[in-house]
Amino acid sequence: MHLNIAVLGGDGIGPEVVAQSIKCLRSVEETFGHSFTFKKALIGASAIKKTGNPLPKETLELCKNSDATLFGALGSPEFDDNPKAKVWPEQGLLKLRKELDLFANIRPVKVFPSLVKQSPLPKISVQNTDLVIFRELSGGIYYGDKSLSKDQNSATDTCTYTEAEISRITHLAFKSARSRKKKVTLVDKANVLETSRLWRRVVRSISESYPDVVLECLFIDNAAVQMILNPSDFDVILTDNMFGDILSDQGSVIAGSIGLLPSASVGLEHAMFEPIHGSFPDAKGKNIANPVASILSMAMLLQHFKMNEESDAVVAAVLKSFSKKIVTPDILGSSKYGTNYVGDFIADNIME
Ligand code: GGG
Repeated sequence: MHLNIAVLGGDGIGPEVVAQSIKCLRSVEETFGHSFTFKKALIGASAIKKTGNPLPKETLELCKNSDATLFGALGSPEFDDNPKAKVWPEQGLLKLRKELDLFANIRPVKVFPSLVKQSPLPKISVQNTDLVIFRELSGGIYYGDKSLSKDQNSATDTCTYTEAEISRITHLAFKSARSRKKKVTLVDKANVLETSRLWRRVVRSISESYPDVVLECLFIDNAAVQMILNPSDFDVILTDNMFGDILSDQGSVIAGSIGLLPSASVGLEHAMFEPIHGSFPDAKGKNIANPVASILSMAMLLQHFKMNEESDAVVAAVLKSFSKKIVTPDILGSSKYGTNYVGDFIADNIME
């Protein structure tokens, strides 16, 4: 198979971890006889510095004309809390998701048996955790009208959802549950928010078409507690843009490190693959960032294109790195292995 892949390293550790995924894809090419073409482009703070725009036109065009996008991370402290900033790195990512109509962000949270001890939570509660979060990605409070009053004493963010937006991700979540443990948990705040009440009505109605799948509804505050107490009780979590972002970061605590969790962002025409973690600016250039979240995101890319054997081979190589303790210091404090070494080990162990 031939694939054209857009590569957006972004900021901070983003380019370093994506470089490991490309290394692994070269290994997949060689082992399985495929051909991948990579084209790099700017996004985020690095794009603002060079062009003034967090999502330059050429970057958007490249992603639109590629089969898939591999993205690293973005964000930079010089833009955070800066009242003088006129543009932000994150605007680039939000615009890209909207332009590509990537409405579903699929975030698996799995506790790998060899890393159970890594979780700060009791082994008994985390050991069978295998859940997936379906985060709505192109609507909600991230995209509603925003304003700051003239005297700068009040600000507004609007949260809007339409039935159509809720419906399309709901179908994806229920279809996924059918091939898993057949349970969907809708996470919302329906005791307070009108948008959440709409989510409940739409999701309940759609659930009738999936009689083999159990639907439960939890308020976000309760879901946050249950996810820590009994993570293995969850199968598919369906939720909005904001709650999904927060819950998946919490999921990384269950898994043992935020450097482990991958994601796929999909729409009807495009797909992008990125770790759930951000740009971790303090680690930039230190060769300590965990490349596994990016590599597992790349494995999701392979699965997206039905290269299941190839994807399994990548995951097997990652598991081998865990069992041999070839891991970065976020996993094992005393580890002497860096980003590049772990990436090389995984790439070298991708086998048919
Ligand atoms: N790789 C994910 C990343 O870079 N995230 C940065 C970020 O600010 N994302 C916004 C969001 O998804 O909530």
